[in-house]
Amino acid sequence: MSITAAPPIRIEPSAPRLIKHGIVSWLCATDHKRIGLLYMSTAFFFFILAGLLSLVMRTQLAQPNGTFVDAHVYNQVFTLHGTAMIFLFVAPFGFGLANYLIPLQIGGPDMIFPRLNAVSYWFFLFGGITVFSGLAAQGGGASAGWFAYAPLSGIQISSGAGQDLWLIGLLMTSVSSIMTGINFITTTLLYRAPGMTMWRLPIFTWEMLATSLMILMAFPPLATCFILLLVDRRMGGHIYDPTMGGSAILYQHLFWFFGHPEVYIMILPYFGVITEVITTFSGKPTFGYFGLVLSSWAIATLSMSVWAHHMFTTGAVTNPFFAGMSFLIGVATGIKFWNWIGTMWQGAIRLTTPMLFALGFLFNFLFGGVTGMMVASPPIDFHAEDSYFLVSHFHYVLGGGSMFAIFAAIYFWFPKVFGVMLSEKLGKISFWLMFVGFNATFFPMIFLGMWGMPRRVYTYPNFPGWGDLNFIASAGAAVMSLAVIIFLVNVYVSSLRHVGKMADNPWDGYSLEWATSSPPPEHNFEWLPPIRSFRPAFDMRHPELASQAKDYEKRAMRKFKEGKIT
Ligand code: HEM
Ligand SMILES: [Cu+2]
Repeated sequence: MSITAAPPIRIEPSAPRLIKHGIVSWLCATDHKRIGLLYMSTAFFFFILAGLLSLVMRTQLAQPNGTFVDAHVYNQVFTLHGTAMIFLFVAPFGFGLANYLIPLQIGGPDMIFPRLNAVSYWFFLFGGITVFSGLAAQGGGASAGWFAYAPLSGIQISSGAGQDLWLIGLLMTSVSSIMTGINFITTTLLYRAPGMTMWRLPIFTWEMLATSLMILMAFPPLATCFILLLVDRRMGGHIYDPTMGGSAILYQHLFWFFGHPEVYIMILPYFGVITEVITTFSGKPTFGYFGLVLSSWAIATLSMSVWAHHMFTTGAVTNPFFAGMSFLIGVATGIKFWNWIGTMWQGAIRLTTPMLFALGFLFNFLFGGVTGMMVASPPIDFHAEDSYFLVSHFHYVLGGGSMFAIFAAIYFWFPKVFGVMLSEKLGKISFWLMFVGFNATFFPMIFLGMWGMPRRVYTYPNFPGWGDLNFIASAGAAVMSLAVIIFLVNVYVSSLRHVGKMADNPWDGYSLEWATSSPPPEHNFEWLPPIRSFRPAFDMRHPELASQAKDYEKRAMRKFKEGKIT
């Protein structure tokens, strides 16, 4: 039966919402699109706060013997910056994007548990507020870093309520993540439209499935880690106190059993974003669909077995085993780079702003990945641990990777969500400022680390070259801020400019969200097109090419069954 023969399915609107407009309609929102927007805008707000905190640090570090802030303030600032960037920006922005996109990409009406979804957002928001409220506590906010090792985070050293509020806030965001993971898995497995088989899911939805499983594996150990610390702090426990038969190393095991999967919870969604953007702007089917899916499952599985590479220098773990497992993750990630390059190969590349951010991601993440392979080798890690080499490494993967992909996602799906295209001119200016500013900030840190500059120091002596490189890094941070300001101006100016009805598929995208209106109706689809391949929206626009994807799918599936993964 040819693709055009299958009639589109009419979708009857669900019961209209009681409260359609105004603040109350947002407070009572259970629709996945609204909850997605609440998550993304709140996460972006926390990004701005965490960005301002990074400017405080870079001002302090712009020259040796800085006096802009003192040690106690600096400790609070880097703790809150790292905490906010990880727990309140990069991960929740991905949850927000997935909240908006998954039902649209699978042809479903909503998340399967809409009210659980709403509760997860409010736990996230109030968790974030609780973390920041520590700043108002006596003695100031938490200042033991984003991983808050015991005994530094214990009651003897961190005696104020700031540390407790940090712990309680992050327990709330952890519960929020677990609720979100449950919703994503059940919705993806049970709410797919007819024809949307698992091997036709868009890569973004596949990445969210792997991410959600990791959430359910990683967050309970974190909650345990933090609850035991609260018992030690406020209920007279000695679980992490070696002088009373407890173990400080136990804290590190529990934290990193969560902490390493967390870094993949922060990158897998964006591997999905990059794949969607690169495929759309290369004008070719995704190269290596099965390889991309299976390498994510390999990464998700392996990432549960490498946590102790954060503990090489403790002498308490079997370094060769954890080093070996960490190298294997590099292999699975390499497959993705191969498939992204294969997708672009001989493609009709369109250098739009989302595509530029995607290419920026590839450059930065490659550098971040290679330095990651270096610190996965214990001898190198003994030198680099707790130095600016490491600060550079994780900023290249999380800032240069996830953050760049977040901007790619905003520029890519903005017309779908709001029915308005962001200015490409301003977009490209903000991309180049961000790319140059980012590398000017974090590349010099590689050398500072190799020259022995430790992380988490509020100032440093005037050793040769340290002042110059730190000054360049701080100037780079200023350029990045300018890029963010131009982005915000772009959003403001573009949303004022009304261009009439936005096309359903302005970029010629291929997944199902591009087959409904921009913005989508409340119940997501007026009509569901027939789904006969993993690019239904493209097939709908190019019925003459529809067989191309179908043949590709057949060929790839046959090879896959023959054990040849493409
Ligand atoms: C956007 C520009 C950014 C700048 C200028 C910046 C700058 C910094 C600086 C100067 C430090 C402190 C290093 C130290 O004293 O040890 C730091 C720490 C950190 N940053 Fe960023 N950062 C940025 C973005 C990000 C992003 C996007 C993430 C993503 C997750 C992130 C996560 C972290 C973490 C986890 C720490 C460690 C905090 C700790 O030691 O507890 N940063 N950042
Ligand atoms: Cu790790």
